[in-house]
Amino acid sequence: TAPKIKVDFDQTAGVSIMTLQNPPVNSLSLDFLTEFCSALEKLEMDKSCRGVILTSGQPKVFSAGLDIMEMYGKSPERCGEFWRAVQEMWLKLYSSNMVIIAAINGSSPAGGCLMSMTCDYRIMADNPRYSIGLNETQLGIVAPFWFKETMVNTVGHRTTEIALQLGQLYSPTEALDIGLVDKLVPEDQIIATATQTMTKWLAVPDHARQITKSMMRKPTIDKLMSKREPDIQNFVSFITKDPIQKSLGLYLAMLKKRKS
Ligand code: CO8
Repeated sequence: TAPKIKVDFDQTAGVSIMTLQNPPVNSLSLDFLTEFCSALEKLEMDKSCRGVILTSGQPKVFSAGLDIMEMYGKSPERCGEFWRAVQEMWLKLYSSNMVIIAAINGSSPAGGCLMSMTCDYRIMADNPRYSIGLNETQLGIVAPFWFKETMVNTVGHRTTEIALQLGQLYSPTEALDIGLVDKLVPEDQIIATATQTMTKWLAVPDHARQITKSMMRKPTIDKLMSKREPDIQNFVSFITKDPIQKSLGLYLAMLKKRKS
């Protein structure tokens, strides 16, 4: 099967571009997450790679978030395995020693927004058709505490309170206004802008920047690390409940219908 992640490493700059290519919408399936984590781990171990730019190889979508099919009609064991992989992706990204910049060249709901928020800096294409946010409540599900805390750490408590309850998806302009993204650029300039921004971040001595990053993020990371098992149990018992399965079923049907 074709690789779901493409890695282009620029040895001179010390920067890798990771392109997500899980058609059609880069949904985060168990296979995708496993491949993503192993690719990121490889770069993390490689001392010559100091920065990563995350972007999508699919048109119009950065990532559609967690693969709903992984949460619909699956056994508790399988749901648990999936959730552990979601935790692993978050932990690896949020605690990375590398500078990670998101080049958000399409819509980025739910898990896609989470992935973006783990990055150090977010650049989004200024296309008003794209949207970003944690829309979980709209699917009848609840964003876990570490999704919530990642958003609080990004845009603050009050904005998160509104965003999460409404399950709000923001246009690029709105996302810039609330600080959910840091910069908007025309889509064809997104990689060039990310590369320029990376140069600025990499000009800071690594050790000082890494310790600072860890100081900012450690409380949230430690919290999930110490609650991984109960968080998995919580997810499995929630997602396998009949009314939740029903909501997911309706949401999936809505997604398909919207298309025709
Ligand atoms: N998972 C699985 N399949 C998906 C997903 C997804 N997340 N998103 C889209 N698809 C499917 C569609 O159903 C469609 O399938 P088909 O071709 O068979 O009809 C195909 O992908 C293409 O989708 P679209 O036609 O909708 O493509 P567009 O380019 O028009 O739109 C969007 C792209 C904007 C990404 C749109 O597909 C969309 O809004 N998708 C849903 C996004 C979403 O709501 N994701 C939420 C996932 S939940 C999550 O990430 C966190 C859950 C936390 C769990 C906590 C529980 C305790």
